[in-house]
Amino acid sequence: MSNNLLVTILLSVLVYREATAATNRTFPDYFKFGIATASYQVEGAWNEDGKGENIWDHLCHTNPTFVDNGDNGDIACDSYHKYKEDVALLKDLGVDYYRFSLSWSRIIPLGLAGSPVNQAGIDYYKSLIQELGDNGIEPMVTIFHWDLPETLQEFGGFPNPELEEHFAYYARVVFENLGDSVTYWTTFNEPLQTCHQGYSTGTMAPGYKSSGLAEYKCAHTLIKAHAKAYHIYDEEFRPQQQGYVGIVADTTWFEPASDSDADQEAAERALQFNYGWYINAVVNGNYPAVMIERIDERSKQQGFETSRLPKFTEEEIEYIKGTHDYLAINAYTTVYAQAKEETDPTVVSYESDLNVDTFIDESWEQSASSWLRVVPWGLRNLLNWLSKTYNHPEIFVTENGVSDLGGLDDDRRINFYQEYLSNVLEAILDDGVNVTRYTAWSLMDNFEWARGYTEKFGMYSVNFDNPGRPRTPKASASYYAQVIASRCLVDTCE
Ligand code: GBH
Repeated sequence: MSNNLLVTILLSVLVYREATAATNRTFPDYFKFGIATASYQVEGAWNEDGKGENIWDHLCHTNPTFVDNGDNGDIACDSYHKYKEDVALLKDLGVDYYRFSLSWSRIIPLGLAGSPVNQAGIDYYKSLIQELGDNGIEPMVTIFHWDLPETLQEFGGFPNPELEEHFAYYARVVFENLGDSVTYWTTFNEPLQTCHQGYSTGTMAPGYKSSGLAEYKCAHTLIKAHAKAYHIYDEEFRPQQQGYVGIVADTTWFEPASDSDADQEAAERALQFNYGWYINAVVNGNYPAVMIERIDERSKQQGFETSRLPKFTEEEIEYIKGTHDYLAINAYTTVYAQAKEETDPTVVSYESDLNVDTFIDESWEQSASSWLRVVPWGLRNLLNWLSKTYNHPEIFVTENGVSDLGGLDDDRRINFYQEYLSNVLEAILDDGVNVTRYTAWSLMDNFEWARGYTEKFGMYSVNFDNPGRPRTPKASASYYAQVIASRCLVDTCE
């Protein structure tokens, strides 16, 4: 037998063991378990009780080939009408908190600063929060999870700096109306997806392809809008409401393809271009140095008078720095990152600004989502990277989950949660990473953006053919309930 083959076999045995052995230790007392959804993905009632149109309504209605099967979120899981049932499911799971988002155009139909507030929209969220409270479940509220009012898109959306004022107005309205019963706020969910998928790859609404250009302007405004909302909370609401405000960013874990300096740097650069783009800003006040250097330099080579990456003024840096009360991560998967030759310097794109090759190990389990391979150890590495990079903060895992094509006996989902949670626990107990919350995605099957209703992430199945949208627990719902009740991942706990 060749040495290479021997090594491969030994490695696969090790990887296999690592992938299947869940720890029998227990989660600390302070650790909280939750589960998440987002407004457009579950609410439906797209034009009821005064709700305005948003960019996903608009995209689905005007460009039905964008989403698989021409599906849309007009009804989705009908949570607008069925929120009491949703809360009953949450109660069955025994979660400490429910992470959900507000629909901006349900609350402010036109989205514009100074434009009318829709009382029915406010009332819906008050009722949901009340119902959660009555059942002992804490609300964790995301102010924006991708459903921008269409009117604001007509004004240019996020790349237009005015968006900051519109968002500030919206944030003040929600703090004012809902803040008495909310302790944890998130301004934006996954700004990377809003700006990169929305304005660069064009795979999310509004679907523009302006790589290396509009996406940087989008992020610039979004970060300033986040900071403004944070300061509004800090100055006008925190004294009475005593809550916490943060921003939720996501990244794939980029594992260096080798221990060469070049591959290590490539992986670090990819993390900075994905997660650091937003989080270095709210932590340290500016974009990661590697983004500034590379984009400034390439812009110059390309003959731009100023960098394609906009600049924060000194005042803005001071204003943005430290605008987060917790660090959050949405994490699903892993790729290998490898150094590559510098591409043609004339190419204007995010990908060539970043300049990293990625690949996967074909043996990693494939979920129903093309982008999502099951790589539990990647989450542990990512949590360690976050802790080290941002000076050992408190960390919330705000999304983690896996897709399949349906069915109630979702053993693969159970394995996913068992193995990923095992890595979270090892990060806490063995590596000293201060993770205090874990949020599963998602409570129920829902509108999975461009994939419509085909890819299912829920612990409850929803029958989308039945107008009543009945929910049925999957096996993973009982597993998660058991984990929460026992604070342990296996049957025989320590
Ligand atoms: C989360 O994003 C979202 O917050 C949530 O709304 C969503 O339902 C959940 O994931 C599951 O997808 O198809 O190749 O263009 C996770 C990060 C980044 C995953 C963009 C999907 C699209 C890759 N997402 N990615 S591709």
